[in-house]
Amino acid sequence: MKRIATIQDFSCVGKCSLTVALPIISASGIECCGIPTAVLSNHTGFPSFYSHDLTEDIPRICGQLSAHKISFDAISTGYIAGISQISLIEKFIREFRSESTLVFIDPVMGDYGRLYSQITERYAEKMRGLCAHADIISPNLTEAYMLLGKTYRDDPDSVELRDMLKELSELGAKTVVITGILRGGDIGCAAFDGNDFCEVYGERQDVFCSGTGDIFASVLLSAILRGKGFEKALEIAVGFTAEAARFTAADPDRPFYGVNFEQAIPYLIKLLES
Ligand code: PXL
Repeated sequence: MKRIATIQDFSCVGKCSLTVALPIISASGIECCGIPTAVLSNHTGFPSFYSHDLTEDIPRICGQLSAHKISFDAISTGYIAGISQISLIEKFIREFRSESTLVFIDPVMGDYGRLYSQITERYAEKMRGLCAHADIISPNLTEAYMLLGKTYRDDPDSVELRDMLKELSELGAKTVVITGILRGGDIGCAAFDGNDFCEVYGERQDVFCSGTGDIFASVLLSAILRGKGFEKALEIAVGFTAEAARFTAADPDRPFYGVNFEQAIPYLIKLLES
């Protein structure tokens, strides 16, 4: 069985980061080793939150995994609780990366043209450095503009998207996926794998969907590790995220803080078998 180490926060409530990665990667038939960067009561989109930083624990966890000779088919990162953790994560990647390890960085910094609480320009600069270690990066549109040091726009056309993808790949990752692109009534992603560009869209729902980037990234990485070709893996990630949004829109009791991805998990298993 393949094994992924995923380094991100554990938000007790919020349907993001590890509480999304663990069920999705496990349902994909892949072992998920969650390495928490912080424990939060709830994600930072709530009016208040408690956060316990685990920076000092990362080297200790790393030391034990190394002593037990644990290896990983992929290493992924999501929300990182502070700048000082980025250097520790770079060290983790150096230590655990083998020839065949896929390094997937989701440079979580903001959404809808706004940065998350505590994210600064200095943080973005460190994140550019982390992206240089990646095989794949998956910024949303807000993060893509932030990484490029450009002003956010919500409607880049395909020509601008291609320029952005190429410029982002110059940070060091061969493969770049920009998520959260709106096209009429659809939402999807644009990608460049070093040779080819493609765009994949699914139906957009008229609901606020926090955490969809985390869901998309976990499904994309899982589909790639399950041996799907890159474009097929993108279709699975877009298809699953759209299905999760459909369940959310249909639920009159949906929570404000996340999407009903749990109800779409049987569909993920079907998509991965197709
Ligand atoms: O979904 C991204 C994310 C992850 N982790 C935490 C967050 C957010 C977005 O707000 O606050 C703690």
